[in-house]
Amino acid sequence: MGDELELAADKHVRYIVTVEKKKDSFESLVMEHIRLNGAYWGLTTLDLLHKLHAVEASEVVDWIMSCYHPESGGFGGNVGHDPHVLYTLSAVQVLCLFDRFDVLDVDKVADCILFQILNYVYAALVAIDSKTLDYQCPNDRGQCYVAGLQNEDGSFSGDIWGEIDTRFSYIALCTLSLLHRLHKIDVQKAVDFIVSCKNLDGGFGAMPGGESHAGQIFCCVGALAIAGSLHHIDRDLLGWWLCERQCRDGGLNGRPEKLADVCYSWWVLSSLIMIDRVHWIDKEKLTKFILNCQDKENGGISDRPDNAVDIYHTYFGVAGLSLMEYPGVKPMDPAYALPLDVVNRIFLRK
Ligand code: GRG
Ligand code: ZN
Repeated sequence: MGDELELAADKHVRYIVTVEKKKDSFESLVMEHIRLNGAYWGLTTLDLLHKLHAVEASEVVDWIMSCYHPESGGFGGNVGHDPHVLYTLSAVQVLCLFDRFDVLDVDKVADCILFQILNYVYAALVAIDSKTLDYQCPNDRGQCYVAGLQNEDGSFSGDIWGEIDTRFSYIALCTLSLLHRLHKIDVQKAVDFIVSCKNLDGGFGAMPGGESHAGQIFCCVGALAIAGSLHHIDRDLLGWWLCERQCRDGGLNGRPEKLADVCYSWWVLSSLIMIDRVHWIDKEKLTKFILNCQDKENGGISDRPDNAVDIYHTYFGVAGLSLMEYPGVKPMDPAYALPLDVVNRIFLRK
C-alpha cells in the first residue's frame, strides 16, 4: 500500500477549527443543543495535540459564560438553553483547559449541582404531601437548596426533571472535585449508590439492575476513583469483562455482540487504566483500528472505518491514542478526562 498509518494531527486540528466556523453545516445543526459538549470535545482534542492556541481563549470563555445561568449556577448546552449537569461539567472542563476559574462564582456552580437535585426532591415531596411545602433546609449558608444536595439514596439527578443515572453521579463528583468542592456532598452515600449499580459480571449500569455498558462503567469507575473508593471493584472480574470488548478488527465495543466503535477506546481503556488492567488489551491492534477511522484528506475521525467523521469520535479517537501513549499526543487523566498537565495544575496549586 505504501500508505503510512499515522495520526494526521494537523488535518484534525484544521477540521476542528473549521467545523466551529461552519454554522450551517449538518454537524453544526445536529450539535446545536449540545454545543457546550462539542466545545469540550474539540478544545480538549486541540490541547492534546498541543494546539489550544489555535483558538482565541477570551472569545471561547466569553461564549462559555453566555451559556451560564446566574440564578441557578448551571450551564445550558447553548446560549438560551436550560441548565443541565451534562453541560455544567463541560463548561468547567473547558475553563480548566484555559485556567480561567476566575470568571466563575465557584460556590454557586457547585451548589447548582445540588440545586438541581433539591428541585427534584422538592417536586416529589409536593406530589406526595403538600404539607412538605413548608420544608426548611437546615444548612448554614442560608441557601435552601444546598440541603437537598443529593437524593436520599446518594444518587444524582441531571436537572430539575429528575432523571437519575450513574452518568450524573460521575458528573457531580468530577465537577465538584475540579472545583475543590467535594465536601458539599455526601461522598459516602454517592459511593454506596454507585456500588448498588454493580452487576454480577463485575460491570455497572445506569441504575441498580441496569445492564452493564462500557459508558456507564467509565462513569462508575471514574466516580469511585475520584472518591478514593476503587476497593469496591473486583479488578480481575471487571478487567476480564472490559478486555473482552476487543473485537477481531482490533476495535472495542460497548457490550457483548455489538460492533466496535472508536468512542469505546476511551470508555473501555480509561476504565482499564483506573483498575490497572490495561495490559489485557492488544494496543497495537486498537491503535490501527483508530488510525483507520481517520479522514486523512479533510481531517476528523469516525466511529468505524469508512463512516463520516464527527467531532465526538475525533475527540475519543485522539483521547484513546493518548491513553496508549501515542507519540506527540499529551497524556490524559483517565478519571477527569482532561490532559494530565491541566489536572496537575488544578490539584497541585491547591
Ligand atoms: C467527560 C468523557 C466525559 C464524560 C461525561 C456523559 C458522560 C459523562 C458519560 C456518558 C457515558 C456513556 C453512557 C457513554 C456511552 C455513549 C454511547 C456510545 C452510547 C451508545 O449506546 P448504544 O447502546 O450503542 O446505542 P452500542 O454501541 O451499544 O450499539
Ligand atoms: Zn461511538
